[in-house]
Amino acid sequence: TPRIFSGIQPSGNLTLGNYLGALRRFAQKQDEGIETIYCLVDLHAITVWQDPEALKKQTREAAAAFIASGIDPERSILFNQSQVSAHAELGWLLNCVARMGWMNRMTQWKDKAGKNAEKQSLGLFAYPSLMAADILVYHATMVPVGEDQKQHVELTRDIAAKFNHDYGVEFFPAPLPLIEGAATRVMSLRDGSKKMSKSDPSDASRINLTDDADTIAKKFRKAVTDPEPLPESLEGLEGRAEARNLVNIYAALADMTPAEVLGQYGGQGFGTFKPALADLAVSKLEPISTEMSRLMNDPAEIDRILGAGAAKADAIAQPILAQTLEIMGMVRSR
Ligand code: AQP
Repeated sequence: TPRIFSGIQPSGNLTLGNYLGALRRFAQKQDEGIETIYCLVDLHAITVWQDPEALKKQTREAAAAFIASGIDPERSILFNQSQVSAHAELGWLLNCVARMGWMNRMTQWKDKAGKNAEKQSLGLFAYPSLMAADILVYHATMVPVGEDQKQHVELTRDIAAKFNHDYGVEFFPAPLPLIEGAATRVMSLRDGSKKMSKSDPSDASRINLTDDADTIAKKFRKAVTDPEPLPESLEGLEGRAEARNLVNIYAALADMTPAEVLGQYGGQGFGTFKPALADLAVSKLEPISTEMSRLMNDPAEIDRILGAGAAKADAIAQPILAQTLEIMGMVRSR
């Protein structure tokens, strides 16, 4: 039976990239009636240092963003990772299955560690192995992610296959990445070659879900672009990463294809297109940020929702963890 798992790090303000690449599609999958498990991966967030008070706030805020984006805690399981200990436990077991060389090849590791690998936490290096545990501890079959996470889901398949092979079992199913739509990789508004990221030092590089209408309009107005008008067809976007990014964002927000957007705006300059894009983004994001601030007025209720979700997640994960330990030869006597 299909089961979806996906997660987001509560490592800062969620962005338009997280919304289009992840949150919005999480809600669609839930509405398709598939079993959906969504996790705020706080254990992943601390692979780079987080201020403890800020981490709590960010976790609650991310939970509010999920709910405001249409994730219903009655129909989806919504919780934070550290409340279900099976993630960390299976993470360790998979650390002993995964190979150093596999981690070394991860582009996110290379991007984040840069030339400073020696100074990074061991956790940042092992991140994809914990992510594999997040997915496999539920025997999840599908993982909706943005394009940037595809390699990690493929690695999860490799880890599952190696476990099954090493222990001579057919235990872990190989999950499929689900990457769909026009905005599976939303780029920075300051640099069309970098993805929009909540940890980018430049706030102008991203739209935060909590930005107000004026801020959204200003960020799009100042977005880096070339001076040419928009082309009439998709081929005209070749070599124009920034223009392509804004067209893709418009298409995703308007539920159009990029070709349809060019059909409407081809030949027009950014002086016309950027304000139209800003209006569209405000109309889609304002209800979400309003609902987020309403939810944030009652943090105890958010904590209650996360606790209830964790209990449901734990009930699925514990038996799978127990079987894994059994397969690996751990004495289980209590
Ligand atoms: N720019 C993006 N375009 C489309 N999808 C994106 N996602 C992230 N950025 C974009 C998707 O959001 C989900 C959660 O990602 P994450 O928070 O776990 O970590 P990340 O991918 O590393 O995202 P950030 O925003 O760049 O976080 P930081 O800066 O903390 O590392 C994933 O499904 C991801 O694909």
